[in-house]
Amino acid sequence: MRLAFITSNLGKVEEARKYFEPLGVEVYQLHFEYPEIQADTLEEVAEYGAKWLAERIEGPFFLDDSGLFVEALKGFPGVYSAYVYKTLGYNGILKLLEGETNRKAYFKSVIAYWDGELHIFTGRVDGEITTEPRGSGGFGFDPIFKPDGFDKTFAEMTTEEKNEISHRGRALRAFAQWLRENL
Ligand code: ITT
Ligand code: NA
Repeated sequence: MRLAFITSNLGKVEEARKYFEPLGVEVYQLHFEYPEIQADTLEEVAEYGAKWLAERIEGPFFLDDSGLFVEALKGFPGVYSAYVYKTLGYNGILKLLEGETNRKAYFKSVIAYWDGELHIFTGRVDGEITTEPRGSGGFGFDPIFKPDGFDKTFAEMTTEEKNEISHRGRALRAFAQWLRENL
């Protein structure tokens, strides 16, 4: 089976591939810009995008909308994560947290799968924002995010290690499980 992953982010595709390859599902990147609405939740953004795409391309396909939620910043950047990453980068987050002792944060991923109907899978990982960037793997905010129970940031992990515990890995696992049961 081949599955289109609608995303501009190759890092996401690599994570999904490593996850689906063992299941014999080939994930390929389809770069098709879709509107990311301003909404309060990742679910709303993902759902709107998937329905918009469903009117324009042949399914099945899926997309992933993710965000980093920092407790001391009342959940910011959250649904604005892509914009904040593009404009301020992870250094912007470190700046905002200078002198802050509460470093708690979580990543959340929402996968929207369209096969004629919409299916939503989510995953979350809790951790903390480091005081300086570490590691060169992964993408996005990975160098400044250290998951709870580990001494490494996501950027210091292999894709397999990150997938094992990450927000996206968890959402992908739920998605893959569902596919196994419903194909
Ligand atoms: P799409 O084309 O799939 O939308 P994107 O990179 O714009 O790709 P999002 O809209 O989901 O992705 O934006 C979330 C932001 O959070 C973006 O800047 C990502 O780099 C970052 N991000 C998402 N998942 C991440 C992860 O697993 N590790 C680190 N940063 C992540
Ligand atoms: Na995006």
